[in-house]
Amino acid sequence: MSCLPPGQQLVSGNKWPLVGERQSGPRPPIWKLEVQGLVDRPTCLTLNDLQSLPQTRRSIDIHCVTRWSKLGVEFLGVSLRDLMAEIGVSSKAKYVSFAACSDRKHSSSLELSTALELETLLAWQVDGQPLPDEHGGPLRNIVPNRYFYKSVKWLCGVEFLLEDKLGYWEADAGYHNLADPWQEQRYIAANIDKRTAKQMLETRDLRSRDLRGFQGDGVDLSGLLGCRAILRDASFRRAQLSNADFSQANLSNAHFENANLLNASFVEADVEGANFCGAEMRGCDFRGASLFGASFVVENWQDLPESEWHAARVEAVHLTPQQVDSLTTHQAAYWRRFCHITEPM
Ligand SMILES: Nc1nc2c(c(=O)[nH]1)N[C@H]1C(S)=C(S)[C@@H](COP(=O)(O)O)O[C@H]1N2
Ligand SMILES: [Mo]
Repeated sequence: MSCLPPGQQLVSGNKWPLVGERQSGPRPPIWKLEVQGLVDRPTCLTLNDLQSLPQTRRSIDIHCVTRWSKLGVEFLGVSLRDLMAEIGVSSKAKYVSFAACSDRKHSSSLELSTALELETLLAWQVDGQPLPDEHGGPLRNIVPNRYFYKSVKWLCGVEFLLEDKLGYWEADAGYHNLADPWQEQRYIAANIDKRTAKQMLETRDLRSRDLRGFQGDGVDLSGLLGCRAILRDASFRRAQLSNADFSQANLSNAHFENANLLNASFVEADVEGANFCGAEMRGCDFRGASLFGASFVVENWQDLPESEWHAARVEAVHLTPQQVDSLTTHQAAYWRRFCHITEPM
């Protein structure tokens, strides 16, 4: 059985490449880990405090997004699970963010359930030695089975959150927020390189590109140029997309849950099967768009209290009666009740 995810190569010999920042920022005289957010009480832990918790030793395989892997590296530390048991974390916490004490305030985040499932570790030793400074000593988190950018060097903060807080690479540089090496979730879309990903986020220009599966959850993409882009199965949950231009784009089965789509254009776009639940959609223009199977509210909204509708705001959306007819009965009923449907022009 191969232990190398697709597109990865083994480093030669015992090498451990240095990637990203090469040293921590100015250090406090005593290293402290600040644990905050949805916790019983915010806490500062020293390395000694951490080392008095149950210790976990694990051999993990490092997979860097830049295509090198190093197998079987043994880390010693405390598991995130044991840290959480010590601190007491609210059941409302859905995300965890790890922050570095480094010049560029590096950080990365994970869904909390994923971080626990993967047995995330806060490590101070590697192969029996204290973690060297250049590799994140005295403390870094280690997330097995994710690209190594999820493993933050010089860890000094852990925050438990209700909403995701995108990390340094994930927010602006085009790195995929899920980072599963087995699915090659390297950059925001498959088959693009790092430079292209970063450039696309800087210019917010996706026009005519094939970007199926694009990962834009929570990203600020206001004013995005997406005319004719292929964005099938793309994910824009909670993204800022006001005034975005998706005219003639293919957005079938795309996710826009809780996105801000104020005044966005979907003119002649294919949004079949797309999910707009909870999105801000006032002023959106759907003229000529294909909406078959799209949803804007939970199917059984009529049986539920309004707080559970998870409804998009659809006042002043440009949509024809024919388009409404192409929706399911329950979706169509929602439009007829809450949107002033304009006659075809
Ligand atoms: N604080 C901090 N953590 C970081 C980075 C960084 O630049 N700063 N780079 C990330 C990336 S992209 C990778 S691949 C790994 C590299 O870790 P290494 O230098 O120990 O190999 O650290 C991750 N954690
Ligand atoms: Mo990386």
